[in-house]
Amino acid sequence: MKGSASSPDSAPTMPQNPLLVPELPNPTVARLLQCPTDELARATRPSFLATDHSPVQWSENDWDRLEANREPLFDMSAVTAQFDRANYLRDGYAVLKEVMMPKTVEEWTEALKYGQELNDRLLKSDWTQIDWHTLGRTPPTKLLTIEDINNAIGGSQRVPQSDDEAGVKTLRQHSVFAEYFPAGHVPYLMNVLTHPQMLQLQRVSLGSDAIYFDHNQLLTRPPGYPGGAWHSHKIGGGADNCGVASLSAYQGQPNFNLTLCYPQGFEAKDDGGLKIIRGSHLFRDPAGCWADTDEEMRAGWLAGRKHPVTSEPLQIEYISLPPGSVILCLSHAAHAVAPKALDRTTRWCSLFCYKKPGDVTGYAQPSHSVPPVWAMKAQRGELPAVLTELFRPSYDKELTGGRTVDSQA
Ligand SMILES: O=C(O)CCC(=O)C(=O)O
Ligand SMILES: [Fe+2]
Repeated sequence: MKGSASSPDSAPTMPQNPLLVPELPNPTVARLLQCPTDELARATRPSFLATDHSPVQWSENDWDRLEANREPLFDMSAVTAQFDRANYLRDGYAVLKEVMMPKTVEEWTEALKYGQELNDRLLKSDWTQIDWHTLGRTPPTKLLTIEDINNAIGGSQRVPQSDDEAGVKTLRQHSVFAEYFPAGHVPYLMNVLTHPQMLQLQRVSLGSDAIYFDHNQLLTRPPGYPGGAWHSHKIGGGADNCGVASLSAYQGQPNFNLTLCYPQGFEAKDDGGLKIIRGSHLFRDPAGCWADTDEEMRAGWLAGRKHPVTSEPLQIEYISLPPGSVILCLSHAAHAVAPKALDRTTRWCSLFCYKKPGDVTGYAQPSHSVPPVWAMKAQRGELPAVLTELFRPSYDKELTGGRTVDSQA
């Protein structure tokens, strides 16, 4: 989502990070940014979602309760035994098997089911009841089709959003859809986002004391999911599509750590599992490194390529994971998702992406998707200190060096 152009049927598009834009682009955005955050929070939780304890509406007492009731997420001795930072930097990913505490597995699974239920509730509701005005646009004139809705229920990343005609992009940016920034909907996931063990894991894996939050999603893959194509993600900061990096140059970049958490695990075949290519991140080639199928990947980008450090031929790895496992993946690493057979059960996953600043510039890349209400709360000092810091790249123009979107050089 870019710029401030008006589309014919809606209000002007909201910038990705409205608080980083040097001049307010138009009166609609200016009005949104003047709004009391409790009013905006209310607009992001229409009554049909029937949430009575959404983190976006938490009081100081609720935040205090979160701190007072924290329990360990991970068995840190199991994490330490499996995680080797040098290997992670060299290979672009690390698998941490069965590192969640038994209670974590249970509570995290329930949290993901509840998040999906909220997402489905929105899909099935009457969107004319949404307070579009407070969300910064005129009510949409187009509706999703029944087919679109049925196709999206029970899964993630399935709602059509090539434009904002039906209002989907607006509902995504403001995290009215629980699949985008689910930590703002589900108390347990807010616990995960801010948990000292999670933050420690990020500092260790990114090799940086300064870490920031970037984005958080539900990644639910139901039976019949057709699979996800090969891709990798840009990191911005001038570090994309610019040739192979040495390990030390790679470490210095403003790297992103995709933390994929699978409380119920998955099998290697037909189970919606993650596939990955060890060493592919060092090529820093999100523009060239993609393919629809494994066969195309092997015949195309992969053909003849070797790991720049180990000289092993690059190859596709089909991971299988027991319950309670986590995969850490650097953004440039090529990955894809296996299909999910009809006789399997839903694969549950939540993604928490954190990042570090670039070592040379000291700048952090702007947030990929911190909803405006959370950026505003952080800027206004309405959140606990830990979140105020984690969300800083959504509102601090100095830290982000004048950039306004995550992919900027
Ligand atoms: O579903 C998954 O396991 C990974 C999804 C993914 O690669 C993405 O959302 O970018
Ligand atoms: Fe991805």
